Amino acid sequence: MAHILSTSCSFKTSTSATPYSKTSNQYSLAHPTGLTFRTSIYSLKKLVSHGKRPLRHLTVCATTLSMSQESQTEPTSGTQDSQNESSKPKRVMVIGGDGYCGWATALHLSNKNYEVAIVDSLVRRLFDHQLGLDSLTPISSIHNRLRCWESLTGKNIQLYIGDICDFEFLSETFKSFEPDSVVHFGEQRSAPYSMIDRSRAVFTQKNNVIGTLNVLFAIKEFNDDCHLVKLGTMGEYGTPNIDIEEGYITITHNGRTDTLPYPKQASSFYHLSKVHDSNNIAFTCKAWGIRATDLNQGVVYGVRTDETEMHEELCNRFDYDGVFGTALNRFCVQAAIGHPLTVYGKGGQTRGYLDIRDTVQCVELAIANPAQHGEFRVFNQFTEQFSVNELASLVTKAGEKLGLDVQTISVPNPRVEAEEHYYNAKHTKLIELGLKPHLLSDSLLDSLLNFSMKFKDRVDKKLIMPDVSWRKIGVKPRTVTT
Ligand code: NAD
Ligand code: USQ
Repeated sequence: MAHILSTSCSFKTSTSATPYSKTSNQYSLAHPTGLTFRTSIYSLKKLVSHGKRPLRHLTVCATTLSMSQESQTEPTSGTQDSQNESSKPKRVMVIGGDGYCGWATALHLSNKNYEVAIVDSLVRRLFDHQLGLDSLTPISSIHNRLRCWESLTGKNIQLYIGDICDFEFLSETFKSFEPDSVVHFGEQRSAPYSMIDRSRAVFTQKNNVIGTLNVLFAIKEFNDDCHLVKLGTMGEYGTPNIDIEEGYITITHNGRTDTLPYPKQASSFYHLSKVHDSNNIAFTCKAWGIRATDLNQGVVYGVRTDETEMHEELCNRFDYDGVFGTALNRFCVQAAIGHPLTVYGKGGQTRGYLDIRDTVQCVELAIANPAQHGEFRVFNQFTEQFSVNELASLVTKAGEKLGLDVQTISVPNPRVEAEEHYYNAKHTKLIELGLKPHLLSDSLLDSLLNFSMKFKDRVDKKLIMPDVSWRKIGVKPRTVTT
């Protein structure tokens, strides 16, 4: 695992940084880029105590905004109208806020006047470097992203760079930011990545399970009123031959009836890490009265949200490679560059899908309508279900309208999964809370294809075919490039 962890969390500041007093437990560092970094005493102690060794982490807050500027913003969702706690904006910690879903969500919540902090180890950018992958879209550094957001909107998003598997770091962020809600996107989220080799399988489960356990302990320790909104996955359920319920199923067995967690049949070490997370969260809701919402999300597609549209520096990542790229996004890029659409196996694999604009909406709804103490609430977060063949056919038709010649190939399935199966998953709870879905339409496919064509010169065709086999995984460390 050394090849993953040795560099994963190091972050260096300029030695010319000059500390000055900010609050009782924080110092600010004037950075040569013009950003003001605020770092905790704990991090500074680490900086000293580590000597020449690379730092494991550093808590960094991006430029802060004066209170007068903050108070000029119109209160909307992030602020309650009531008299009591009223005008205080709700504080949301977005773990994994530099990633695909997390970045869009952090901006959306900030735009809605929540007080937002991003916590991220930037390990995802490191995976790309290590595997030789890149987003279709050029993405700015997290510091430039946040600086751009503040200059456009006057809204400040705080930044804590570090690994949530390090409990000391996480404790510092909790004590410093004092979140009312934590939205936890901060996991290794690729099934193929988790199936590359033993070390990536171990890394995925360690990173995801321990990170989530730490978040649970931090909530218990520092604010047991804090609502955890955790990103789970529809893949926890697998593909059973009965309808999939939202989290729980009522069963009558030998004359007795009970409502039990819905059976889980995950099909990668990644998906299994989510099952372990769900069990740990459910247990702590019971044992400690934690309030949690598990968002069992389907496959996300799309790239634009209202906020990321505002400036090219805010552009979100868009993965198309065989490790991190997901089905529909990959098919759009493949169509744009004249690569045949890569349907794995028979193509009957059916999953729930949603537009990234609905991801941000769902998270906002979950935060605004928190779970009760002790409640482990499960929502299935997707809007429509499609088979891989259906997606390929939709992309082919949309591509032809744009004059593209779209072909499809059947690729021997690198995964172990059912290729023809029953699939009917419930997804009503978020609709009941007010979700207005953006369903997959011709115009969205047009826009995704046009978007892919705009950046097609950035595509590395060698990264498209899948190169990770569920059956061939072994102990030997692998580099994935064809
Ligand atoms: P992503 O890889 O783009 O982003 C994840 C972010 O978390 C990255 O910025 C990464 O650096 C950070 N991170 C990972 N481990 C961390 C750690 N230990 N400490 C701090 N930061 C850490 O992934 P994404 O597509 O945005 O997915 C976000 C979440 O949503 C994941 O939990 C994933 O399982 C879930 N999800 C994603 C999809 C999808 O289609 N993208 C679908 C269903 C569920
Ligand atoms: N598939 C193809 N061709 C491709 C890519 C994928 O046929 O080029 C198939 C896969 O075999 C699978 C289906 O499409 O049957 C979905 O695969 P995917 O890569 O789009 O999605 P998956 O690996 O399931 O993972 C993604 C996210 C993950 C999230 C999950 C939600 O990476 O974080 O948890 O979607 S769900 O699928 O509901 O489990």
